[in-house]
Amino acid sequence: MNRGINNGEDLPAELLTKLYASIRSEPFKIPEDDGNDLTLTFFNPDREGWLLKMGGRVKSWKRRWFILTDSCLYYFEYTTDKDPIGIIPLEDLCVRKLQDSSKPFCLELYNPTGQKIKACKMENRGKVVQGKHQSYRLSAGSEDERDSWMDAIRASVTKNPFSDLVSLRKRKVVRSSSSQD
Ligand code: 4IP
Repeated sequence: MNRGINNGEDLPAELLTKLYASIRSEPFKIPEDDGNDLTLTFFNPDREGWLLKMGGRVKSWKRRWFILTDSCLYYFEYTTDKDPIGIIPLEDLCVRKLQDSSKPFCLELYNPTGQKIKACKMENRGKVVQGKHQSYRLSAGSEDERDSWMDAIRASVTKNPFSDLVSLRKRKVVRSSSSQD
């Protein structure tokens, strides 16, 4: 099939052999749409850009590519990555400016109830685990960028209509169990 396709000549045998071996090990196929391809999710985000993010338990700063869309913040190692390292749903979260002695233009994403933030992240072997952040500390490249991120995040935060009820219930349960002690 490939005879004479190189300006009338054949392609080098070595190249054809490699091509053959590569197709044998991973056949060409049109990707199936199983509804799991996130490419479309990130097609027209509300905002995207580089931010520094501080780790949850280990307090080191990492430069990550953030995409804000569908009321979630997704972060990646590279702009071209298909799968995010982490996903932070913005439900019931708040955002505020923060002074940090190690980085300028910081903002903090926090849960006003004081509870840990519900988020998930991908571990090395593709295993999805819960995030361990009490809050997410992020640092932008400039004051303007920080303010734009804060505005965009605020506009994306959603409110769960039952969250007040649930935290009231939780507080009652805690109170009644501590009064029984
Ligand atoms: C890591 O620090 C990275 O900052 C991780 O960020 C962070 O996970 C880890 O937090 C933190 O321990 P080291 O690489 O210096 O060990 P990333 O996943 O962006 O690489 P988060 O949850 O921020 O993604 P913990 O909470 O998993 O320790």
